[in-house]
Amino acid sequence: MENNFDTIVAIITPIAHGAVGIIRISGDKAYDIAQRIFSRPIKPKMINYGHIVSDNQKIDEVILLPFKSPHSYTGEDVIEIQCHGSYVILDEILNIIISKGARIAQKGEFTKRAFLNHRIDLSQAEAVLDIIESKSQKSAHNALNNLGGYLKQKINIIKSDITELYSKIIASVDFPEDVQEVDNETVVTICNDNISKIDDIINNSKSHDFIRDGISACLIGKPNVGKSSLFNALLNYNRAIVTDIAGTTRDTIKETLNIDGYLINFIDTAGIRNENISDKVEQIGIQNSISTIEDSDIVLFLFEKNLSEIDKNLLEKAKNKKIIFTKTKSDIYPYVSTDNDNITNIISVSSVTNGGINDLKCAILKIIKEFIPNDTNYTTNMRQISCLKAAKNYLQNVVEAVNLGDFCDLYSNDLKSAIMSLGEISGEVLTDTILDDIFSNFCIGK
Ligand SMILES: Nc1nc2c(ncn2[C@@H]2O[C@H](COP(=O)(O)OP(=O)(O)O)[C@@H](O)[C@H]2O)c(=O)[nH]1
Ligand SMILES: [Mg+2]
Repeated sequence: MENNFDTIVAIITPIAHGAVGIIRISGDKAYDIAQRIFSRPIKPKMINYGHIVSDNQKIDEVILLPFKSPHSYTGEDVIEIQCHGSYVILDEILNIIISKGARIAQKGEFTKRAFLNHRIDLSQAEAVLDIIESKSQKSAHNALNNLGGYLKQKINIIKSDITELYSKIIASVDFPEDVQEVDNETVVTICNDNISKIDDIINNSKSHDFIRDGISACLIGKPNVGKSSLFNALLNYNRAIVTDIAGTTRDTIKETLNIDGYLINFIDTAGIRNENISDKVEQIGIQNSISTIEDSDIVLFLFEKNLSEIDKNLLEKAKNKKIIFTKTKSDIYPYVSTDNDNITNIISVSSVTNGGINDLKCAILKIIKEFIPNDTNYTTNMRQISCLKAAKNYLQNVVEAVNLGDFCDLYSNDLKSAIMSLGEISGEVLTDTILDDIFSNFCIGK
């Protein structure tokens, strides 16, 4: 290996009682240390069965998996020991390994080494964290695609296009007799093409946020319309307090539901009334409801029979949102009235019989699919998006400079900066601070 690091060790399974717990050792001394504590000669590329032994005492019966550099998670020599999942045993074995010369791994250090040893690039390292943290199947699936290099390939296509342009321009400046100058039209076309590819990724990033963090859907409507009951029916358990006393829900309550692999953050709010409400806590709750509408992607607008004047005023506040009109208490008010002017697609629900709850979930899913269009088989994070925005800015500078008639030696630096910004995504160009920031978010053992 090109990098020469010390040997690190950590328990890589959660600290809890379970059938199996795994300890990973990585580094030059991994085999040597393992052999000194294992009861049998370690056979490479084999599943080894034996005991961990210290001072002639058996500590645990284990399975030991040896990986030879570079064919391991970190790219270094790696030993993984599957012990019984008792924290006492795991801790004892960990301490024995440390006493033989390994050091306890820092957060994310195994993945950091995989990156530093060129096993994966930075976008793939970030994907490892995304997989661990994913809260829905779709989110895990996208992160897995990134680990396989999905985002990396997209960025590489853009980067190699700009790099080729940059090289031709530099060559034509350095060797004017041998290399033909790149004409302005070609420069502008290549830059604009790549700006639009970058835009596609940036525009899709909102969808990636939706997939990773979920879409928020708030329940709005007058007191006693049945918001908390519907909230509970959607979640399928009694999360919010339900009474027939107006003003029962004073604070907003948030719970996440996974529907068909997508996360929806439902928010129950305090009912909104127009009268002079004397209770200060309830007043604050109502203010919170109004700002919840602003922060939500979808508004479930609840009414019992007809929309009142207050409801109509409130609708104003939600006019830029995706609204699902939800008629509540269909068990006692079964007919959809006709005087709900201009409102179509009303979904009738009952939190008592659960009638219509599935239709409501389907309507929410339909909107989610509008929010998450096109190519969303990968994910991006804020760091990657800010690198892409920087690259886009540099390319726009180039286009502007060409249109102003500047010479290529004036804009070639911007091209180079665009390449550098894209290089930051994969980690070719990076600082220790970026590295520390990324890997400090990992858990020990990853
Ligand atoms: N029959 C019937 N009663 C309901 C339904 N949903 C809510 N309620 C009743 O309406 C009252 C107010 O419900 P709640 O969910 O607290 O309304 P909120 O103030 O909008 O949160 C309670 O007495 C509920 O039992 C429903 O679908 N059918
Ligand atoms: Mg309520």
